[in-house]
Amino acid sequence: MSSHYKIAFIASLFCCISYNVAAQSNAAKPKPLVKDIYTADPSAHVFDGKIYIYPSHDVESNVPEDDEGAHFNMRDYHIFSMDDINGPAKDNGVALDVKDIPWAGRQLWAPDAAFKNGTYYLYFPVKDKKDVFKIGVATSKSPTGPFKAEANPIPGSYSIDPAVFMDKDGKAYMYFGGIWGGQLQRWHTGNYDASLKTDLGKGHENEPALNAKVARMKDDMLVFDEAPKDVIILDENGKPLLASDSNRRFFEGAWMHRFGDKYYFSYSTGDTHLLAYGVSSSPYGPFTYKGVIMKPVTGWTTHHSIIEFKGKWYIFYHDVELSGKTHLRNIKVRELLREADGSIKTIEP
Ligand code: FUB
Repeated sequence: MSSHYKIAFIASLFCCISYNVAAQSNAAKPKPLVKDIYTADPSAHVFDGKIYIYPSHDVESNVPEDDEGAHFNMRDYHIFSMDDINGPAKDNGVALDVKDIPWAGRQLWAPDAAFKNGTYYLYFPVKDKKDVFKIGVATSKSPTGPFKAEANPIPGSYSIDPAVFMDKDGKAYMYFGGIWGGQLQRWHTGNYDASLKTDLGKGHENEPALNAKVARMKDDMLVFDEAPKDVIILDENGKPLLASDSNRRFFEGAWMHRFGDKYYFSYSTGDTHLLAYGVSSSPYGPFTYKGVIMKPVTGWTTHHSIIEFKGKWYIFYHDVELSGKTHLRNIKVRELLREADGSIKTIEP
């Protein structure tokens, strides 16, 4: 493990030990939903009254760890289905393999899914043959696949962690992006610049943070209907969060849900290991930062999704309870609770 990942991981373990002590009075501790393979980055959806989980499938491939996350060297996706929130999570087998994606090189990272016009769409980030992350789409008539990948990445897509939100009016939006190993910073000027390894680097700390991106999807759900726009997050004074504000700024793992007439944009703060959120009256934002959804879990990465099922809200997330290793994660679920004003109660995992 590289030195700054190592320091952050040890810090997150200490955080988790103290949080776990504080949380001992909490209700039943969530258990890994899947134990026979490693799973992460769970994007959950309710299709036809049933829960479907679209996670990454972590594997040990013995690729040495580096700052760009080369050890997250995943090669396929399995999709899980649950009739009820208390499980079990049924493994529906391999839904898409990297060898069946014509343009893919390596590293199948966090996917998401959507349903429209009788078709299920699986969205996935993977490095192309030049080692540049792009976002692809694959289709199936079944929520569990198998999925068939399109011949090329979505034109105009880049970076990682697609999350597709279907609004009540039937319009769909893709949120995406991730800094550091997710390469978002490399597209800052509009042209790909491989020299930017983590963020914009020294001298940019007091500039606005890099933003996630959002683009409305065309009706066919295969391409963007517009050029991606910035997902701006404002502080309590209406100013964009700064790059140096690592406890609040966007890092990766975007998710969108709607509660009443408000749009909740949630995300991981990466190196500070928090799940945070902001609220807006538009799916495009700007979003006003509201707080922390979940404090650090065991492991380096933190990644989630939020769904409503049978009148209650749930958060799906991962930690490393089963393996103790950053790149071999396991998915979990727990209830998401709100205050009367719709704000989300912080979870101490
Ligand atoms: O699983 C690989 C990457 O780790 C995801 O794309 C990120 O969100 C982080 O969870």
